[in-house]
Parts: sequence; structure tokens; C-alpha cells
Amino acid sequence: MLYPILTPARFLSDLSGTWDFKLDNGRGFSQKWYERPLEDPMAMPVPASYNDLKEGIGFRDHYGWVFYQRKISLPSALKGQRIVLRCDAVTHHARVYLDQALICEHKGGFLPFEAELDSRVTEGEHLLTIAVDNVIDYTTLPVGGKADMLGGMMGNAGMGPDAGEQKPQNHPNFDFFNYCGITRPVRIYTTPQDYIADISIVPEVQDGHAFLHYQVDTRGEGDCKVEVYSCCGSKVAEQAGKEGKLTIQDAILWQPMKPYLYDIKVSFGEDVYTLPYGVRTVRVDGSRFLINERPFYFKGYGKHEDTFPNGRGMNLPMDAKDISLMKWQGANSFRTSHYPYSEEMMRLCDREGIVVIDETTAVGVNLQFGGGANFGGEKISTFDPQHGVKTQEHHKEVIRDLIARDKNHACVVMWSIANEPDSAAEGAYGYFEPLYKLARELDPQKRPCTLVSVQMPDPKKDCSVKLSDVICLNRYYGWYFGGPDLEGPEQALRKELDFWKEVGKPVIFTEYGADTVLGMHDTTPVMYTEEYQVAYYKMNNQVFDDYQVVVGEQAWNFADFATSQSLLRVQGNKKGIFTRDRKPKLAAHYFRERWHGIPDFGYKR
Ligand code: GCB
Repeated sequence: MLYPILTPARFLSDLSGTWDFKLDNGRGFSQKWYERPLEDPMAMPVPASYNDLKEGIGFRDHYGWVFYQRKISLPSALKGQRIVLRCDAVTHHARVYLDQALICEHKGGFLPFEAELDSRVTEGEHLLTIAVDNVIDYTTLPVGGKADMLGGMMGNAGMGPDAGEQKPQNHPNFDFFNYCGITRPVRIYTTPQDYIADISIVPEVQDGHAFLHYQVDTRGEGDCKVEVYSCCGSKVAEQAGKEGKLTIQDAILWQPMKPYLYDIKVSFGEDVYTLPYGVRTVRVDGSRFLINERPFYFKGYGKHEDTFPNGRGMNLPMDAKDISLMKWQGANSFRTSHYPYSEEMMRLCDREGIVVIDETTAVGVNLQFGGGANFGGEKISTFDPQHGVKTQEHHKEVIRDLIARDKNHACVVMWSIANEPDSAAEGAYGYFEPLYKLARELDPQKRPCTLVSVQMPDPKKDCSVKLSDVICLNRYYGWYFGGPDLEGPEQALRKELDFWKEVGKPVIFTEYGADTVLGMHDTTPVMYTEEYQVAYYKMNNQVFDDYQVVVGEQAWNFADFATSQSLLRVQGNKKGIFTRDRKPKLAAHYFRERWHGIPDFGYKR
């Protein structure tokens, strides 16, 4: 899927701005609110999550549908063009209406979808309504649980005296606030009737030259030509035809922290599209992760798209600031925990040379958290065909759409199929094996695939051992497991790594961390102080340094972030190395010193 851009053949209009908005009172659909202007609407910015933009818990924790609406009219000069409405992310379920008609419906809150508009939109004014549902359950990704699940996970419910009837509400089976709304841009773009639908490029590098195997997917008739331009605008390769091989002599490679992007200009009939493209290779060799055939060491974070008051709404200045802070620290990478991030962020990472592990929305595919669905009740196995999650088909759709969206990004070096699923459970292999197979089939570049695995008593049972090209571990030795004493946790961590050493695949710690309150200090590093966070990381990092198979460390989390309310979360998760408004904790300075001393390449072998 191509990112929408202006070209000599394509018009683009961004519908960002202030829309009309109304929470559904249960009658929105029966009264057909989409057929006429909303009565007494509020003003609501798009893109943004709506939750923190008005006061009151009824608004913040609204359960179900909301309606966004605005009028659109297009220049008549666009008549005859193919006109497409594109929504980059609507969380989690969208129904889009133009005037009286439903023009498309989409499930999944973090990936784009499109609808072709009837050419009549170039005449007069039209009413565009996007109804958005935030309900999460056993069929959605991320997964929503039953009433006592998060209580089990975060310790605020489940057993004990009756707490009374609960009104219908979401129970996220994951640890971040269920922000929702139209969180990324809505745009209209045009193409000629015969057009470029997609482009795929697979790089190969030999003796300093690059060979780009390309494929252009088109609709209609026309001649196809592909040209490659250097960043200063000179043509370095050209080829006719919808598929073929472009040769760039003495190619300049895209490198972590030293990015270089070519412009690939595709022409087909009257259509023209230009793709910024970095040439680099990625592969796993034994326990090494090779970028451009050199052993790479991941330094960085698991992040969130989470700012105040945007919620998960796109925030370009904060994206720029975050990358600047990572560079200040000598970090070179992050994981898009726990959903795909905006295309703007991915394009920025291509441009800035930041390496990305690209994750699907599959978080919460695990009914065992802290007793989980079983807390005080019947035992439910995650993949039980009758009572377990029903996410596999949707999981396939998400993998398809993620790879379709991000396949050409140089910054993306690996796909993460899921975060902390119940990967050692009965049925886990049967659930995941087809998903890995699908990702491997669909990715033209055949990047490594992984699953980010939860801490468990016996890692041998994790289906990731067999399925993943790289072992990604979320481990909390010294926080959830052990701590404040760090000696026991250190021994346990070493014992686990002795096992992974024998497996022989590269290991990346994709999460490890400790909640820390900015400004809380002590001479003895007690839990929650900034000193404890540093002591915790020093212990873990020392162990990583002793194992060749560990090829990366991504701290949890880059910044403090909003979560559901619970006994373990004081205004959110405080494991950030930076606060939510990006002030450094002590650990930010510790990592700055450490990471500037670790080269991007060749740290291990
Ligand atoms: C995890 C999850 C992450 C949580 C984190 C924590 O393992 O992957 O979503 O926020 O632990 O802080 O508990």
C-alpha cells in the first residue's frame, strides 16, 4: 500500500482539523446520525485520541461508538480522476458514511484503509461521517478481557468482598490506556484512472553495487518506467517494465545512524509516484544479526505512541523530539510496541537512520496474566477452541496489512508477530506457526520474524524457540521477579541465558525495566527511586555483556505512559527512562554513557 503523496499526477488533500463530534448514546445508528448534521456536536480535533480532550470519566472511559463528522467538497477540476478516501488509523473499528451511504467498514485501530469515492464528490457539498467503536474483546487485537482480568493482572479486583455491579466498560488485557478515535490523518488523494497500485523492492548488494529487484503493481493500461535518483537529484539507474532489476553502481548504503535514501520514481501511463528508498540488507547468521553483513547491536527502547493531551494521536513534534533524545543517548533502535506506529514515524526513521522492530497489534493474546481470565474463576486456556481467544483470522489480516504498508522501509529490520502471547501454552504452536509462515511468504525482503516472549517458568516450552529467527525476551529480573535484592535475580537471569546460549539464535532483550518516580531519591537504592532504576539496569546490562548471544538491549520504556487505572499504576506506568513530558531520569544519563561506549556494529564478534 502506498503512502499518499502529492505528485505531478496525484492531488492530495488533508482533512485534519476540527470536526463535529458526539458520543453515541445508544441511538446513533437507529436514529441514523450519519444521514444529517449531528445535533449539538462538540468540536473535536482530528487526528487525536478524544479521551483526554474533554473532562470527566464518562468521556474519558466512554464505552462504544462515537461519531465524527465534517463536510467536504472537492474542486471540479478533479472530475475524471480516481478519488480515494484514506484513513491512516481509526481505533479500533470504523464505519465510514458519505451522505446516506456506508462506503466502508474496517476492523483494527492501527493500520490504514481506503475507500474509492464516486466521481459525484466533485460536485457540491457532501457529509462525511466516521463512526468509531472502541470495544475490545476476545476477537479483537489488542485483546479485551473479562471484568476481572485486568484486576488479576494489575491487582485491583477478582477476589474478596463484592464490589458491586460494574457498568459496561472495556477491560484491556494489556498495560496501556485504551486511547481511541481518529488518531492519524484522514486524507483524500487522486490518481489517474490507470494507476500505480503498489511497488515492492528487494535489495541485493554485491561488491559495492546494488541490484534492486522491483515489481510495480498496476491497474489499467500504460507503459511502466522506473528511475532511481541520488539524494542530490542525479539519475543513477533506469529500467522499463513492471518488473525487473535496477543496477546502482557503487551504491551508497542505508546504515543505522548513517542513512542514505534514493528516490525511486515510477511512471505508469499518466501516473507518477516517488518512493524514498534506502538500500540495505538484513539477515541472521547463527547468533548474529547482520545489517549490511555486519553484526549489529540493538540499543534503544520499547516505546509507545502516547502523549498528553493527544493520547495516541499522531504527534509529529514529539516523534522528532524522541528521535533527538535517542540520538543524544547513543540509542540506535526501537520496537513499535505494541502496535504499528504512524507512517510518518516510519518515514522519519528511514530518514534518521533509526532501526525498527515492527510489531503487530497482537498484544494480550494471553489469558494467564497474573491469574488472568482464571482469576478466582474457571481455568481458561488461551487457545481453547471454545472459550479461548478468537483472534487468529484477524491476526492474519493485521500481518497482511502491516507488511503491505511497511515492506519498503529500510528502517524495518524485523517483524514482531506478537507481544507476550501465551506462547508456551497448549495450542500456541498451532496458532503461531501459520502466522510466521504467512509473514515469511508475504515479505518480499524475507526479513527475520520474531515473537516477543513473556517471562515464564520454563522457556524451553516457548514456541518461539522453534519459530523465531531471533529470540526476543521481555524479562523483569529484579522488578516483578525478585528485587530489591538484585543478586538472586542476577543468578536467575544468568541461568536463563545459559539455556538461550545453547539454542544459538540471537537474543534481544526487548523489555526490562523498573517503575521509577522522577525526583524520588535515596542513598540506598530502594525500589521506585531513580537510584534503584540505575542499579537494576547496571545489573542486567552487566549480564548481557557476558553473553555473546545477546545482540541487543531495549529498555522498557522510553517514557512514562498512560495505562488503565489500577493499584500498581500511579497515573500510569512509570518505567520510562524519560518522564511523559520527556525529562530525563538518572537512568537516561547512565544509558547515555553506556550506549556512546557501545558501537552500533561489532560489539559482539
Ligand atoms: C510487559 C508488557 C508491557 C508492560 C510491561 C510492564 O511485559 O509487554 O506492555 O507495560 O510489561 O511495565 O509491566
